[in-house]
Amino acid sequence: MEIKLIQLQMHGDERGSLVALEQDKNIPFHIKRVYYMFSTKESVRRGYHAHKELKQVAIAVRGSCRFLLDDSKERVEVLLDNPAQGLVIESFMWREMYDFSDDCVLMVLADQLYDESDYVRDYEEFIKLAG
Ligand code: T46
Repeated sequence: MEIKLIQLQMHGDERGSLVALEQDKNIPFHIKRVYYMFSTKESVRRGYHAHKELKQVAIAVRGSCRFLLDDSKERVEVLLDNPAQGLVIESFMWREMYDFSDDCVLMVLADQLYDESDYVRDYEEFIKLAG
């Protein structure tokens, strides 16, 4: 499975660092929604679903966490610990997130508004649909 990690340009100077996200430029879609999670307990594993249509880019803007991505044929673990790196999560990709550091702020850019009917929350159903 090909893991797409976008290297985002960091504009750093003596004041600190800045990363800009631009739709259809360094983010490969129109951004319709942004959400972020924080204060996630270290022992928590979240996600456990795939999306039928949704495409997303996840960035650990602070701290770190791991993603398990599963395309129904292969499972790959990805560590996100760099605010200048964006993980592309395509549709029909099962995802689980875990090992959140105390300070982790995980920001996600999405190409669709929130829609519960786009979620596939049953792993067996995901395997059938992805196949
Ligand atoms: C994903 C992974 C990476 C909303 O009301 N609006 C939203 O835009 C989102 C994302 C969530 N919610 C509500 C739905 C739930 O009651 O927030 C609650 C927590 O969402 P959920 O349990 O789906 O969170 P995760 O961490 O399991 O999954 C989230 C995204 O939902 C999902 O699309 O790919 O992060």
